[in-house]
Amino acid sequence: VSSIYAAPGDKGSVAQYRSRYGHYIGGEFVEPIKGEYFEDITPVTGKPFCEVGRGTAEDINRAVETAWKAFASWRHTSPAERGVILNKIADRIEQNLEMIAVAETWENGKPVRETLAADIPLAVDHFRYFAGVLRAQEGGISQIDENTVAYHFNEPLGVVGQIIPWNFPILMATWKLAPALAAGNCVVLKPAEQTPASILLLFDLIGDLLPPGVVNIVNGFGIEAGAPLASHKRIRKIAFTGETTTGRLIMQYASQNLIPVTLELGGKSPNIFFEDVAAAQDSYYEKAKEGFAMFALNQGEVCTCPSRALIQRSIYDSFLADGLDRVSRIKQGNPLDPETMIGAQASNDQLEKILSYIQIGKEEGAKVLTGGERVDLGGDLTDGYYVAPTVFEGQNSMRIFQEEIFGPVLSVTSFDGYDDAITTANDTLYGLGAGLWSRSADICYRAGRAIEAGRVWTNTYHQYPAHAAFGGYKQSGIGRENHLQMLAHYQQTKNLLVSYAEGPM
Ligand code: TXE
Repeated sequence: VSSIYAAPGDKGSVAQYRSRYGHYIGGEFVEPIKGEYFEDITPVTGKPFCEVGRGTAEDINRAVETAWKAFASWRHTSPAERGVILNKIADRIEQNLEMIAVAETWENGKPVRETLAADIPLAVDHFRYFAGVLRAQEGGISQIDENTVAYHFNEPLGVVGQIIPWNFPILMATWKLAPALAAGNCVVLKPAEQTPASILLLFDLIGDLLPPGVVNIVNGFGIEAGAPLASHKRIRKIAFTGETTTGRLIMQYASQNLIPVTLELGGKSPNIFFEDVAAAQDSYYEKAKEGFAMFALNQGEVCTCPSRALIQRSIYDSFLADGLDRVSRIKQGNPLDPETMIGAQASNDQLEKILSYIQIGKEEGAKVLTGGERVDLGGDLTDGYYVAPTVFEGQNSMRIFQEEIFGPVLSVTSFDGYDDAITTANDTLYGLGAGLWSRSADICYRAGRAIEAGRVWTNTYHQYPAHAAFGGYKQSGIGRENHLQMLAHYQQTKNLLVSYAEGPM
């Protein structure tokens, strides 16, 4: 029998939220200038659990000014000093891992099994990676002629803006904060309005490790707080993760001030199963079935969700049957139960969006093979946002194959051979992730190179190590996250061109 974690706020819970959070500016929590707050709702029960400051342009101004003041000294810290701080942040998170994991589950609805084993450990590792890799970054020297040298230095940009989504609140904050801080910038971050509190709880815990003003958090809604941040005259870069249509707006705002933009947007990732997958009923075959079921990870609220399964026709019926059997073993339940594999969708809006796409799929003539409805878990959870893992069979031209649903909904179709697989895989506006399953190294290499996606998992899926570059082709985004190359997105190149000749010039 599993032990279920007590809900934050209840007696015995390892995680306790404040009942009210303002913005985090200059190293402390401050009231929003207009004095307004909004409710943060837990998707586990559908009930509010705390209030959060409703930020406006005035709060963004205050945060940006504070960040510039902090930058005056932060910019002069050495890579080693910043590395020490990032490592301390990692240690503090690790020491409080269980508490933060439970808090994140309560905020987002994802199972504590995931937050304990993935979200929070990955956040820890991310800070450690950038603490270390920062010191391996080098500038360069070009010898122009015998007496003339061009030095290249990496310099921070200054104050940068970051706008993040609700599907991995703490991990997405970490993906953006760690490289920005490592590179020597100060930050104004806006969490998603659906999930601000776990990030604020985190800063309650780690805030003292950074000089005041180096990281500032302004909460609020997209138009009220996000747009003033992305269009602020004094930020030097904006990084965004969210919907593709919002990404277009972010670029427009940034164009007013001609600042660089990195965007991590939507996806409709193909997961391709070639016929040799079924050559033997061995442990590799088990792994491939696991890969098929990956669409339900994080309730499908992952930009790289493998939401289209393409199965070679010769194994279509048998592999699909085995894949559906694997899906039937995904345990849905209370996210605070460590045995639960699929929890609640992050918000009521997202729940409704997913249900409307399930309806669209049915109306388009796709066949529901499993799921296809909201789930009532009863008791306190009856108003939580639960959707059954859903598998549709249909055609790649259908809307459920082309549009991002961002839920535990898989659309399955067949293909005839290698060329058909690649054409179908690439027939979408997106290009973020893809999965390839084959025992042939040749097929894996050729298909991996032919697929238009920034990350192609081969014989695996949903791994996110800090040292592998992640980002989109086509309308899935601009720029990369993770990996050493991420530092360059937060730096300017300073070139000193120096003559050591005595003259004449
Ligand atoms: O996204 P938004 P939403 C996709 C997914 C989901 C859909 C809608 O398909 O169903 O987007 O989610 C801020 N100026 N993804 O509506 O609006 C907003 O406050 C500045 C994919 O939540 O893009 C939040 O902090 N900021 C995705 C952030 O943008 C604005 C993750 C994301 O919200 C703004 C999330 C504006 N005008 C959703 N409007 C992924 N790629 O992982 C909104 N925001």
